[in-house]
Parts: sequence; C-alpha cells; structure tokens
Amino acid sequence: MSTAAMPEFPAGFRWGVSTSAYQIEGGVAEDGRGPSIWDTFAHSPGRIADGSTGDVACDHYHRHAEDVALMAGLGVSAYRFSIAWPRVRPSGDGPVNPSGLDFYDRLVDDLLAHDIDPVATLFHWDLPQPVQDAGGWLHRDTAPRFAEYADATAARLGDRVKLWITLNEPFVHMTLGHGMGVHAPGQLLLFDAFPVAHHQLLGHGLAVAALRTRTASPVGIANNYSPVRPAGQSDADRAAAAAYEALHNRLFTDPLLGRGYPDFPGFDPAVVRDGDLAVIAAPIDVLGVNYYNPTGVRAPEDGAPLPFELVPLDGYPRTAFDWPVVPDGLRELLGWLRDTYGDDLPPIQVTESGCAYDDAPDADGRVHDPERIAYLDGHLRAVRAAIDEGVDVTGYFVWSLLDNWEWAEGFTKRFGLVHVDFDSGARTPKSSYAWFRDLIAAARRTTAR
Ligand code: IFM
Repeated sequence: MSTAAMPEFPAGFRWGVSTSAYQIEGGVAEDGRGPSIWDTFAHSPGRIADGSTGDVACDHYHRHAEDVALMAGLGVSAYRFSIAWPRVRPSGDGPVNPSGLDFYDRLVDDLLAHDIDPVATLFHWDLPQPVQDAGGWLHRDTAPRFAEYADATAARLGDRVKLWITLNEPFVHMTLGHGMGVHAPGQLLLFDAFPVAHHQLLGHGLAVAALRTRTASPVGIANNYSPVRPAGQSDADRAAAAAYEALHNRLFTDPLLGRGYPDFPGFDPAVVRDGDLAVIAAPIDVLGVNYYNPTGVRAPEDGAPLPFELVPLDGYPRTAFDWPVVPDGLRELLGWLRDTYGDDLPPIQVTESGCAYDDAPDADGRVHDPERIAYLDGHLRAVRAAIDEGVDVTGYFVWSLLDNWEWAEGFTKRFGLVHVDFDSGARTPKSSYAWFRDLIAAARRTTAR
C-alpha cells in the first residue's frame, strides 16, 4: 500500500457503499413478499457452496436502522441498495404490494434524515418466480413487466431517490444464470442465453422511459467490466481477447450508447425487433461501473465451443475468491471506456469495487483487514489517476457495507467493511471501516476548503 497521502478528489465526489436486497435483507416471507428465483435456487440441494440460503442473510429487513447508523458513522454521502421486485409486485404482473414498498419508503427517509443519498437499483437478479415461470428474461414480455414494476416503484419513491440504476450486471445474470447454470435460474444454455441480454436491455430502455415520467433524478445502469489481457501477442490470442471483450465489455454497452450490438459469434439477431435499439439507447445520465479484476484470455483449442479460453493472470496478490488484485486495471478500464465511447459516454460512477477475505474477529473481538485497506487504497488511487487522465468519474461505492450472502458461495466470502456474525447478526466494523471513514472525512475537509 502506498504511504503517500491520498490525492484530493473533486468537490461533490460521491462516497458510497453498495449492497443488494437478496444478499442482506432476509425477511423473505414478510409483508407480502413473494418468492424469487434466488429463493428457489438456494433451496435446491447442491446449488450453494455451504448449503445456506438468503432466508435471513444479514437480517437487514429488521436491522435496517442499525445499518443506516453504521453508514452515518462512516460518513458516506450515498448508499446504493437494491429493491426486491418480489416485494413490490410479488406475482410479477398482478397488483402492487404497498407493504413491500413501505419498507423502502422507511429506508429512504432514514437515509435522507442522515444526509445520505439513496441510490436504488431496480434489478439485482431476484426475479419474481412467477415471472420466471412465464419464461423469465428469455421471454420478451419480461421487459414490459420490468418497466411496470419500475414505474410503480418510482411512483412511490421517485421524489426522494437521488439516482436510479435499472439493472445490476446484466452480463453476469445472463452468463452465470442462463449460460452456465451456476446462478439462478440455473439454466445451462451457453450461447442460446443471448435473448436474456436483449430482453434485459429492452427492459432497461422501457424502464428508463417510465422513470423519466416519475422522477427528475438521474437514471443509469450498472455494468461489470473486466479489462481483457491476451495471453500472448499471436493473432489467435488477440482475436480471442477481442471476442471476449465483445462479450464481456461491449455486448451491454455498445447498444446502450447507440452503437447496436457488437459482432460476436453465436449472437442471434432474430430477437431484435424494429425499434428495439432506439428504446435501448435512451439517453442515460450515469454509467455505473462495477470492477473487480482483469481477465486473461488465450486462443481456444481447435474445435472448442467458445472462441476464447480464460487463463489465470499470474503475478498478482489474490483475494479469497482467488481473484487477482490489479488496481491499475480500474484506471485502464476507465480509460478504455472513455477512448471507446468518447462523447457518447455519460459521467461514470464506480458502483461496485471491493474484495473478499477470510476476516475473523481476534481475541479482543476486533476485525483487522489490512488487505482490504490496501485494496481500496489502490483502487481509489486508480480512480484518481483516471480522473487526471480526463475520465469523468463522479463517485465510488465500496462493495460492500456488510459481509453478506454471496450467491452460489453462500456465507463463505466476506466482502464487508463491517463484519457480520451470521448466527447472531452482530455487526463489528472492521479496520477498513475506520480507514474509509477517515478517508471520507479528510476528503470532505479538503474539498470544503
Ligand atoms: O456480491 C456481488 C454482487 O452481487 C454483484 N457484483 C459482484 C459482487 C461480488 O461477487
């Protein structure tokens, strides 16, 4: 970790933390919430590493006031949470459930009372099970259903949410959920999962239009990106890297920013109807960027089903997820976005950045996580360097406020600034929490000068 002072950030830079509904809320059967695909998946034997579910998770549904107090203690200016579609419209297309919205109404008011901007994500993978039963994102009708849910949510919260994010990481939901079957809904369709990309994007575009009628707040989407590193300089390795870049980094961003779909082997344009691309390219105010690590890629063996093969990137420290820690990859990525999309690129907020380590309380009950401090320090310096290089980055959200339920990994991966005892629910701020608190306080002092 650098010993140099953290460089100053621009005035108004948004300091935040991120979470998502199914990963922290629990309360899955309360106040009219219906089942989501993640309830179904987590309760299916063999799907989750430790056999756990999100039934209770961090019990945030009941402990939200304590969690907002933790955020206030941290001094963040924004909190990015997600709204559970199955709380708001449990059947997907039936009546809106006002009790479900009550929960978010209280949360938003509490955040505002603590001077924290509510940043709401509308879809972080917890599709109502009835929508899945009707075809889910493979089916075009899910797009207007999503826009109706967005409309109902913004009708209630549109006057107070300060930034709307339509979808979180639609690439991950397509590939892990529908291509490879390791996330809900557990489908193993490989390239036949592409309609999931198009229908999510169509849902995004329709939701943007709905949100614009309900709120004057900015609207965006959160994509995850990974700078692609070819294993060698051969034409074959470079072609493989370009194919992976089209899939991971451009499939969801080219059409959003008005460029249509990139060329990608296997992409079936038959699902794209006249007018869809214009809906998808509705102007957005913010591009959310989730970054964790770069990806190494080489040419596949002859006859392999994919046009690339992923290879480990050696020579870097690794997180508990075995992900390489490459802070400069974030600077590289932000520059790539600026160079690739130029004037079409809206201002960026880094909507997720963080790391998992096996953090545990010591004999005194304190949780020391120096690796996370080094990780965040490095990634914030990378953001600052990108700003110096001319990229318009206006915020940074740590993933995550709390240790939480990490999807197929269950409770085995801890990403929080705050340790959570998953038996008792007790929260213990880690040393990274104090570090981030002090960093925000110092940034506020310098930008207030
Ligand atoms: O926990 C996830 C989050 O839900 C989406 N982005 C990546 C995080 C870490 O895996």
